[in-house]
Amino acid sequence: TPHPQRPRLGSIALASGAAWVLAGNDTGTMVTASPRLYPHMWSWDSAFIMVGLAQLDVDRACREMETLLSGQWEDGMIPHIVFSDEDGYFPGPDRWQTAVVCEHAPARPHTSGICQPPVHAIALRKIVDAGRRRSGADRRRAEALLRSTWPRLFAWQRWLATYRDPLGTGLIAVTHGWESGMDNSPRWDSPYAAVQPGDDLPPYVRQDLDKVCEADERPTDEEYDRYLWLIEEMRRVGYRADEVVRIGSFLVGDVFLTALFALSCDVLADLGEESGQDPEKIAQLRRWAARSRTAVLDTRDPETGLARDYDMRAHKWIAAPTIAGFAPLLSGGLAPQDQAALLATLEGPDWMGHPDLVAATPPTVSPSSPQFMPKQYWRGPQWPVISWLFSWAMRRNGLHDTAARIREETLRLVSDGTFAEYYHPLTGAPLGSRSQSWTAAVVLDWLY
Ligand code: 9YW
Repeated sequence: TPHPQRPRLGSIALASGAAWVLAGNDTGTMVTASPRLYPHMWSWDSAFIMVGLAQLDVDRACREMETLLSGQWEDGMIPHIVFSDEDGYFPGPDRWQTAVVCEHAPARPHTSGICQPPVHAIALRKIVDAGRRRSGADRRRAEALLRSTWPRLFAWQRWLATYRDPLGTGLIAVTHGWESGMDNSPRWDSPYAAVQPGDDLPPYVRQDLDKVCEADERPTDEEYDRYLWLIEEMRRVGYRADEVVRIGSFLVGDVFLTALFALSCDVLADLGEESGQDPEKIAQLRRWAARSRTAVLDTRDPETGLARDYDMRAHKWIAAPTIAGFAPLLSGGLAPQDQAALLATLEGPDWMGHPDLVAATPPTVSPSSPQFMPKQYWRGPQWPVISWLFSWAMRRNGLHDTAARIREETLRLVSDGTFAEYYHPLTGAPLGSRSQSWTAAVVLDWLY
């Protein structure tokens, strides 16, 4: 049964609502990922939030980037969480203990010890473009941010290329499902099945379940034990980047993150050319981009054409019917006939074109698959932020029609005005947190 539809908002009301959500989640120095469930700054959320802020207030967008980078580690890693002073999220700084056990981590702000997908160059691109569209102070502020930030984002891309390419092919690895941003995607089921939490896993209490959504929209306790065990392994080796890759129970070449890495290397190289950065560094970014773009193409399943993750511990491909399979549409480089075929799959009846979808925008798992769970987090729901990312990258890659369709359909989905974290594909019901910042941010970008 379809969700009882709330009144649908028009563009002006929707844009005002989105600006209101960002203002409401703003502590002054950071826009938290959501009001209650996630009262801190998440790395990739913050990049999308900057994209939205850039449309409203260039200076505020610049400050968001500066807050994020105040948490950057000395070796270049941008941590997946920069903590605010709020309590109410587990695992918090006491559990991570990054500054206690790792010399690269800043003493303040508190940060987590893993990373998230590199989409920050896209945010810088958006801020610079917004600044240049306006005159005077905004343009100067954005150009100054470009100069101060470019070397920091270069160091972040270099960290990934240095520590997270253990096979040397350009396929970038994650050491925890959280690093992928798609925490409990079926992509990670088999690598997680091999993670055995030790008897000495220190006890803990989850805090997400008494927040804003139903338990069946969140990961299970068994999943959480494994999430926490991996952090424990890392803490014990002082979060040393090379050690974590050497000893961790989870090491998977993440095809979606790899595509974003390639895309971001290119976006950052463009920005470097525009601002007169070191030509050798720019050339290095282009080489990383080319290598990882090829690595993404090389993961494709010969039968389906979908890109796959690679379990580097078990030495096997992971074939899960998820949105990550479309990673080549983000990083590009497909032969014309392969690109047409992959687009046809995306728009076809197993994905966006599935007849039961309320909005023709990509679900996180194919509704035709037995693994599809329409309410469960990364196991089926539609995430507006993921739709935005595909739409943005597709436009960049010249795929204008699909990009426009995804934009239009996602806007229809979110015009209920709840700015939910994710949506039920078969009913359009809002799920997870409401007033989720990145949902509001991408809506703003689309409407401006
Ligand atoms: C958690 C903040 C984060 C996102 C992730 C998403 C979720 C945190 O929320 O993870 O505790 O479950 O999976 O991608 O950055 O919005």
